[in-house]
Amino acid sequence: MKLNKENIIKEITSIVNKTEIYDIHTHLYPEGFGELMLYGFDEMITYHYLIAETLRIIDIPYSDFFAMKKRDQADLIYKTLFIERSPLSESCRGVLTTLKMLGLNINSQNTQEYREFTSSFSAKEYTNLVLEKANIKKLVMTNDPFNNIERKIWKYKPDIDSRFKSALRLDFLINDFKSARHTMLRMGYNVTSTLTGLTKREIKRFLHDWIVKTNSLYMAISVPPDFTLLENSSRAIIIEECVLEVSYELNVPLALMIGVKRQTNPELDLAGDSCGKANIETIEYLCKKFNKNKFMVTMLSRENQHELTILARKYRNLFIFGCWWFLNNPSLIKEITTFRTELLGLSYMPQHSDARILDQLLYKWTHNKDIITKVLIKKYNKLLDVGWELTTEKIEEDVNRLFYKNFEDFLNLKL
Ligand code: RAT
Ligand code: ZN
Repeated sequence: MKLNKENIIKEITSIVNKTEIYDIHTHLYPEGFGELMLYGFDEMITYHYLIAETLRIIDIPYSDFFAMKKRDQADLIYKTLFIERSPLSESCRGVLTTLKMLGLNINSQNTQEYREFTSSFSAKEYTNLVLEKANIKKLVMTNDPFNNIERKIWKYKPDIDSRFKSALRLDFLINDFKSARHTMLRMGYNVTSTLTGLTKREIKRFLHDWIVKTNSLYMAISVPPDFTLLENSSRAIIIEECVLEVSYELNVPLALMIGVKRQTNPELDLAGDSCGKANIETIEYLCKKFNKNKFMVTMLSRENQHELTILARKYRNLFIFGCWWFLNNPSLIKEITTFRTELLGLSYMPQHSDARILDQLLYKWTHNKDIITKVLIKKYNKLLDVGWELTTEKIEEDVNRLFYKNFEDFLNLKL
């Protein structure tokens, strides 16, 4: 169908809604991963984003809050953020969108009913319900070989829902080698405290084994704002001489998630991390020096976004993705997606969900798609203004690139 000023809004909205999603960074697990698979009302309400918002308001010591049972925490958060005041924040609105999409009455404020709804499904049925409603075809987990619970699960070769793909998360190895070494020793890798030739070979053997075991699509690390490789640290050596070698050999990109200040307030646990502006030169250095390697990059601070987008114009081994964590808010997604489109056209991935709780896929993608649709409508309208002919088929291809195909193309890219 040909698009014109009359039908463009309706058509693009419908195309974006119909487009299947490849959610390339989540913290979700399929059934079979036991306690790691999180879903349902209590999990959703005790999301660390909401914990941070609640603990700004309530007048009890942080430690007392964390000592409470999950259900009591959930009741307190719901009372504080949804009953005593209006739920205006993005994470609060997300809960409401999710409940609504599940067909529940958000104004009943009947938390018992919300809980019972989820427990009327098996984990498998609930997964199908959410993935189908959110239109997710595939999603990528965050698989941490240094997490004791997760390691045990991989030991017994779990039967994994084929929609769930793996990514090997290496924060511990990169940011705390001294402790990671002990876990690796217990796993049978002969790593010493100094990075000798043997130790580097053993780290590479470890990476190789785990990529194969988990069938990981990429390796990932999150790093602080002061992250640099222009130093003689164990982190720089492990990245350059181990991770990047294996990444190249197995054609498994390295995802860098840059700018997180871990545990700014340790009393807040998972909710205690913050962010800061990082140095773009480190990425430039990597893309240039390791020009046969592939890098996926997302940055946490708003201040880094423009220069990161410019850098992506210079290096095709750099794939930028998502509005990460504190950027996953409508006002910022709008701004970032607009200038990314202006500078890169369709060659990036606008968003990932970062969902930790299955149900969150519903709101994160609904909210994301809403903003991205508006940005696209504006941009396609500009093409109509100069007389460019647009068809539904063409826009379907474009949108599929943004939500799905660009990622697979990058994985398959040969440099
Ligand atoms: O968004 C989050 O839930 C954060 O806590 C982090 O998990 C972050 O996305 C990360 O992957 O480190
Ligand atoms: Zn994450």
